Amino acid sequence: MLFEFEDKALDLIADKVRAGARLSLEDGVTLFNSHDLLGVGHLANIARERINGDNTYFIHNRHINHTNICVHSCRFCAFGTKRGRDGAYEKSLDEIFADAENYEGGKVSEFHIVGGLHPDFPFAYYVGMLRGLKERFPAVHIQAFTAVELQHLSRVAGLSLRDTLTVLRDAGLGSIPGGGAEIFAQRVRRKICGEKINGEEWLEVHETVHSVGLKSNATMLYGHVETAEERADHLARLRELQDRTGGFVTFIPLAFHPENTRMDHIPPTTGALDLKALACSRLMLDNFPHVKAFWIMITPKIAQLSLSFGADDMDGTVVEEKIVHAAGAATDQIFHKNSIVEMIREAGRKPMERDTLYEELQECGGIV
Ligand code: V47
Repeated sequence: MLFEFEDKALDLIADKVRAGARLSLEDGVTLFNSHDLLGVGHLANIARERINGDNTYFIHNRHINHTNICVHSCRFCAFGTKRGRDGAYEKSLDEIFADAENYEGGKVSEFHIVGGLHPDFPFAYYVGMLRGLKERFPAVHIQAFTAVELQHLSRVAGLSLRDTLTVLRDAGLGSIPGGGAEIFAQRVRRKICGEKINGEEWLEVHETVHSVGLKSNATMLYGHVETAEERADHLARLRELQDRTGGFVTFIPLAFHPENTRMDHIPPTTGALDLKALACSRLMLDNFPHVKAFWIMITPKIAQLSLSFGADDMDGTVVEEKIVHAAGAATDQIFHKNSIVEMIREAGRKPMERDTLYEELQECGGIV
């Protein structure tokens, strides 16, 4: 028996989803505006199972945030600060290597490195960070530096972006995280992060990343001043670039956390919006292999539910995430492998431990 949609506007979209046809920008807007959460989720689940079956991925990783000092002052960010202010920090390379040792770096498969745009760190700092981590932990994949950081590093290095990427890649950079995308529409960027690279520049950086043979992720920060149209436009622009390069691996919708930001008048996202953002992303991004529920932002409970709303990835055993916790995330900073595996299994899915690029996969049988 066919699913009965409460929102009849979903009937036409359902025909396309069942036929595996591409959704239009207008379909994306309809999905984001729909109050039929179960209907949207049902459709996303069809797409999820077509692409990934029951497989649900996670990784044993560690986040490293080397500094919170940043030349920008994005209104949505509670992490970035200026030198000399309370809580400002900058880690020396030795501190970073010691942190990595403490994280039992040899046992994790990924370091995820994101930081502020530091006004004075020389290019040698970043190259030294990658080389030093690679020397100490040759088997650990380094996913580092958002598009915004990469553009900053190219300026600091005095090199073209392509040459900057080549140097970083030769020093050990393995892939690029998806941060800094926020919402591409200029209207929104002017309101929340006017100083930062614009949407076109973010997309150009990732196009160059893909052209030097590196893979990357993409994100969308939702739940602030953006409209349904601007969300759908963001996803359509990512899909268009992916058609041309095929270099994106995973998409991660990031729920806005208002606490301690200059946008703290905006309420936190609801569970319904978190699920809908994941579901709409899965439906619109038909050429992205994976959609990740970042449990740090949406709680492990919503992340577990999202496995029936389009998500096929639960991120990992992050330790010491600072960016969302600065903005009030109440989640723990560590999620043990046993708990992730149990939650995935309880949701009726198949837990698969992965590496960053989903190449080394290990099915998790009983309790691990
Ligand atoms: O670019 C900043 C976001 C991003 C807030 O690639 C905020 O697998 C919510 O990029 N509320 C950095 N979000 C984190 C990031 C990321 C995280 C997890 C996985 C991956 C991946 C990438 O965090 C920033 C910004 O978009 N952010 N402040 C805030 N108050």
